[in-house]
Amino acid sequence: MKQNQTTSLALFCKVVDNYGDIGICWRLARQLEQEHGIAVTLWVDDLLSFQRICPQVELDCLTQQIAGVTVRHWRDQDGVFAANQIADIVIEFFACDIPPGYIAAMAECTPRPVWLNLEGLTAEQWVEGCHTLSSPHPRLPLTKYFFFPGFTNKTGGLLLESSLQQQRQAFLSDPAAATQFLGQLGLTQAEMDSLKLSLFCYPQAPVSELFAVWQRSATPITCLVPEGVAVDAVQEFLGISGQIAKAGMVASRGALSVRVLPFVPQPDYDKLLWACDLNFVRGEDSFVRAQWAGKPFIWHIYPQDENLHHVKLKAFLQRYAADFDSVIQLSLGWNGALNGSAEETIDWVALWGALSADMPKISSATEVWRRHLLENGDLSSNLLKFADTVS
Ligand code: TRH
Repeated sequence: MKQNQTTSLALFCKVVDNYGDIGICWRLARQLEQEHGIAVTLWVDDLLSFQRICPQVELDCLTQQIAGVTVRHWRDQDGVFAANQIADIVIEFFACDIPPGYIAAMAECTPRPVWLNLEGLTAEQWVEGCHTLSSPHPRLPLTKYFFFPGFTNKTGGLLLESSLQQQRQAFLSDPAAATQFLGQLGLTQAEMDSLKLSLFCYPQAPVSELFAVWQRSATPITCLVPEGVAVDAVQEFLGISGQIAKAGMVASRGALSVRVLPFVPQPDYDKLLWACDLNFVRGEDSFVRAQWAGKPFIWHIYPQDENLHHVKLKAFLQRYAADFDSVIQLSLGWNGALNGSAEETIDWVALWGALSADMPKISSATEVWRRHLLENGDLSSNLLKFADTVS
């Protein structure tokens, strides 16, 4: 890497769908800039998805500066680059193909940039054997390295900002902070005093089934659902079939209130997770944030062909919840992975009852899990340390 000069880094992000791809890249980009003083350029092909989690994004800008990061709209694979336009560290997220002209220019650089492929998160054991493996380019004098996030110290760890734990602690030890935050989202005092659940999942989650159980709960429950999530079940519960459920809409039946929230910026999403008693999360980034929140959570994993995701789900549950059959069974049911159970025969009352009964123990275990994860360091620092060793 260049000496005596700010290290530069280019991060290429293709949004496959939803918000996780850009969610992860944006988090990583900000952290590298703010905590490590790296000059980061984030190349992203979908500014609209980006804007949903970061309202400052302007849609018609080819290049813009946000929070110290240079954001470039990555519109095509064309383009000729000179060696002096190439960053010291180049990261492709999820094996997205970076522009051939960029790769050609990388080969012209002296020294060559460090080239990393940042992979998706999985708890499967094989990751430890593949983390940091090298892959020489078939034609050019370049080597790409695989970098895997993960749950053990033989992986790259998880994204974690240095101030997050302190912010969380401050929030949790100041009840007024939660009251103010939830109040801004429109919650009434009664909703704040109830069991609060946040719900972020993919469309196929059996949400109506759980709504039916929660309505019959002995104690009040408030379910907070971001706009655009669990659309059918929320519409049905609100009694507005065919209309779009908007932030601020709320309805109560039996013990359950369902309240639609706006899709909040990333830092507020952390607060939501901290403020709730149980979080339903999905994909990768919200899943990781739930673990840093240290509150019980249920994961809706991103679906893959041939139910490959069930293997990943089980690998994670084995690490996180081996002692809690209630978490395992409800998680499997939530993800359509309960062996031998047709969806309509699942006893949601029993699954929820078991989880509720275990909740105090699950809370303590989740806190222990959070502290255990902290021991692996944070992904950004681990990534930079590795880049140093191969530069
Ligand atoms: O949105 P996701 O489903 O994203 C992804 C993508 O589908 C991707 O292709 C796939 O590879 C990956 O999942 C596994 O779920 P995820 O990862 O949790 O990302 C959501 C992001 O949105 C995360 O950064 C948190 C953020 N968010 C907010 O900022 N505000 C909100 O109100 C909510 C609900 C989420």
